Amino acid sequence: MTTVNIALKEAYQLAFDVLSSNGFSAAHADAIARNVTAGERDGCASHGLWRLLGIVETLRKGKVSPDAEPTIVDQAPAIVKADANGAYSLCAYEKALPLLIEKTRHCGIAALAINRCVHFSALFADVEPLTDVGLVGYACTPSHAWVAPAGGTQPLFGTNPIAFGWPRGAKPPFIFDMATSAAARGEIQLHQRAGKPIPEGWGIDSDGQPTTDPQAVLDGAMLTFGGHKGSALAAMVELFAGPLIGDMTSAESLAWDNGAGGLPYGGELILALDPQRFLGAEAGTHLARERSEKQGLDVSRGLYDEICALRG
Ligand code: PYC
Repeated sequence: MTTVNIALKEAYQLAFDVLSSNGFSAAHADAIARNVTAGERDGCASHGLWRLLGIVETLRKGKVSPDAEPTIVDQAPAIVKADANGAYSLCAYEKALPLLIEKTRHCGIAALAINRCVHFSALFADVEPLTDVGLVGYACTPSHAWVAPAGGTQPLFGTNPIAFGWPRGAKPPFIFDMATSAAARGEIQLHQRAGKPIPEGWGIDSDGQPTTDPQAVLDGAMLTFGGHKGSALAAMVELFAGPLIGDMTSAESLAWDNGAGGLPYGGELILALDPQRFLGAEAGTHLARERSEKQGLDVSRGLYDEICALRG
C-alpha cells in the first residue's frame, strides 16, 4: 500500500480546510482538526484522520450542527452542564473545562455532563487536560446500539468507552482509554476498508454466529471485551452518561439516527478529582518530595557547616 508522509501541522491544516470548506465554523473546525490530528499522532488510527470521513458524512446527513455555540450551566456546587446544542462534543468540553477545574479544586471532586452532543472522539483527549493540571480524570460515553450484551445476539449497548487519567507530576500521566466492546467500531471499519479479517471474538454475524468478516460484524453485532464483565461496564456507561445526565442510551441514539448512518448522538460524563483535596496536609509531603527530587535540598549554611564539622 502506498503512503503519503505529512507533517503534523499539515495534517491539522488539511483537516481544518476540509471541515471549513464543508461548512463547520472556525471554532468547531479547529477543535475537531486538533482532535483527529492528536489521535493520528498518538497512533490511534481509529480516532485519527480517517474519522474526517464520518464527521463530514454526518454533517451531510443533517445529523450534526456545524456551528452551534455550546451553553454552559453552573448546575450545582460540584456539577457543570454543557449543552452542545447538537454539535460535536469538543467545543462544549473546551468551554466547560475551566469551570470544571475550578469546582474540582473547590470541592475535591466535580462532574461535567455534556448533553446533546454528537460524539466521535477518543476520550483520552478529555482526561489529559485534567491530568495536565494535576487532577485525576474519568470519562465515558455511550454510542449507537452496536454491541450485544454477554449471552445475547442482538445489539443493545454502544461501544461505550471509558477513559481514566492519573497525573504523575513532571512525568507523563498514566492514561487508559478503552472501549467496553472487544474493539472500537472504528477498528472494524478500518479492517473492512483494508479488506482484512478481524480477530476472532470481536463480533458475530446477523445469525448470531462468530465471524472474522468485518462487514458481517458491522451488519450483525459487536461483542463486549471480557464477556459478562465488559457487558456490565457497558451497562454502567449507558446509565452514567444516559439517564443520570438526562440523555440518550445507545439504543435511543440509534433510533434517533433513523438509518441515516450518522455518528452517535447523546451525552458524555466526565469526573475530575483533586488528589490535594483528598490528601490534605499529606499532599504537601508529596509536593515537597517531588520538589526536592527535582531541585535538591536548601539547607541553612550554619546547619550545613555544623554537620560537615562532625566529619572530623
Ligand atoms: O469507533 O467505537 C467507535 C465509535 C464510537 C463512536 C463513534 N465511533
